[in-house]
Amino acid sequence: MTISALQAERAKYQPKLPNSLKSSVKLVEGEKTQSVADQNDIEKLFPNTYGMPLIAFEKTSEKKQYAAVNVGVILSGGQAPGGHNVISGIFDGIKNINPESKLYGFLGGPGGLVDHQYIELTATIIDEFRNTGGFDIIGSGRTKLEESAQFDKGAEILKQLNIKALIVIGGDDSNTNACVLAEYYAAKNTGIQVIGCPKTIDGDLKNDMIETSFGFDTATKVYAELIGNVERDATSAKKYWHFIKLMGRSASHIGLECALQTQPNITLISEEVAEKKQTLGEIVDYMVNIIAKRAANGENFGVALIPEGLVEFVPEMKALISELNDLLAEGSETEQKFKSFSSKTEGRAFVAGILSPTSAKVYTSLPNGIADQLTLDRDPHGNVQVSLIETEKLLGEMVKSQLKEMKKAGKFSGKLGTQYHFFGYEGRCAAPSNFDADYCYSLGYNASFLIAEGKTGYMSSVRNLTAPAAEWIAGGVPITMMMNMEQRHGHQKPVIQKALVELDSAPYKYLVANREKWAIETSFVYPGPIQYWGPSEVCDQPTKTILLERAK
Ligand code: FBP
Repeated sequence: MTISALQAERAKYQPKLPNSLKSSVKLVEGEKTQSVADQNDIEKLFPNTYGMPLIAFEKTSEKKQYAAVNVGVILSGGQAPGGHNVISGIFDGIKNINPESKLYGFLGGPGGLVDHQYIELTATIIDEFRNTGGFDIIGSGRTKLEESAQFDKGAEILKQLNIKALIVIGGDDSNTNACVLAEYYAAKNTGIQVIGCPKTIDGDLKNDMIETSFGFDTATKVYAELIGNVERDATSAKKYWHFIKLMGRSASHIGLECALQTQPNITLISEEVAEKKQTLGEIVDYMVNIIAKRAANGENFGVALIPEGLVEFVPEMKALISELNDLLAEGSETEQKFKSFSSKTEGRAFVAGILSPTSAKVYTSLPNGIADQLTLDRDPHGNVQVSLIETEKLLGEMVKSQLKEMKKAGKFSGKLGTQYHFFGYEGRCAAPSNFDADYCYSLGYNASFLIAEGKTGYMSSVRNLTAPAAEWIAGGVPITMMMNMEQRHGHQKPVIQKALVELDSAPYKYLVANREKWAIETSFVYPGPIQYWGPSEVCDQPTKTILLERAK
């Protein structure tokens, strides 16, 4: 592999570990846990892994001997910067525990476990990937592990390779899978442990014990750099409004963090839209009002941030999408029928005919392109693929037509030039920031202690993240603690509760306190690219979100 000079230098970076993990650890058990909601249902579904205590690792001078262990690792779901460092952390961790330990990587996501596709991850392979972005070391995938047949196929290969523990690196859905798998293997007395690791650029896998998911830090820094560049272009040319859609399937954490870093004119927060029950029309009114005010000040340019998942939070759209999710659930009769139409027009007419009257009205009022995007295949977890819906264009076009009407009525004299962007894939495989490089390595290293201590059904947890890495607190959280029951594929299922943007949180309140000013007075901030070497205040700062959240 040819590598860049930057990558060669970066490979030498030794990620920082919490002091507690630097030598032997003492396992300290905390309180027994309960699931966040639906306790009775979750307890019934997870009799072997429910209610386990929180775990913290403390430093000890007592030398512990652990047997060699073979571990398997899976990268699951969307890429997030730092995945390779989790794997190098696991590798170094299990070798530290016992040099005879081995690490196997299952290829292409959870499917690799079921299909018995794997490689042994040797020191030579690991060294090539230290501190790099991407998931290409073993690849990722979105196969949902939910059938006993899949679990049994997995157990076959795990036994064959004498693998005692499996680490699933994934987001909320993948860690839900990990939890189900842990329970199944425990119930069957297979002796196979399953540990989860909190990954997702979306930032929506977090709670008191998981302060952030890895990848959020780097991805938002990459997007903030790009937004800053676009802002500078806007303020130089003074002729475009840039409508920027930002990844983050459901929650608006990415949009919020990027707004805090770059101070754009408009930041839509899906959770606020849902809370205020705003219609698409009201959102457009809000945007038009700002655009018109800026135009009146002679500023015919601006930047608007739009969260990827917005449409699912607009009540009328949410109802429509939820009806579509049930009607087009994989394998359903209506899905088969819909797929049998070769013409899009006929397909749309069929869908409009089976929707409730209210949803049919919303569906038929949408531009055809957007209506079609709403009926594309769901992901394997039954979610609509919001990254394929061009919300930025939908809003941009609606804003334009309203401004046209206002112009006719003499209420708008400016001009609206539009540029559309979608920043998502650009940030998911970036080389991890120092924060993510350290955090990910620590998560992996910590997971190796959870395994050595015989734990299953836990998520690797590293906390106190705004302090220097040496003071981070390492341990484990029972995954069942994060679960509740939700409607998926038309059925109630146990899933990890998504952490949405809370409207009483410090980061959101900071936005609200400043956004009126940012809307009218151009207050752009240009953060520039991620830096790996240099002053700590430039290189080692975590996100503004976590700094504000933890300043409480
Ligand atoms: P995860 O939840 O698996 O981390 O993935 C999140 C994400 O990056 C979303 O932001 C985005 O909506 C989605 O993946 C895109 O999925 P795909 O990679 O399959 O196009």
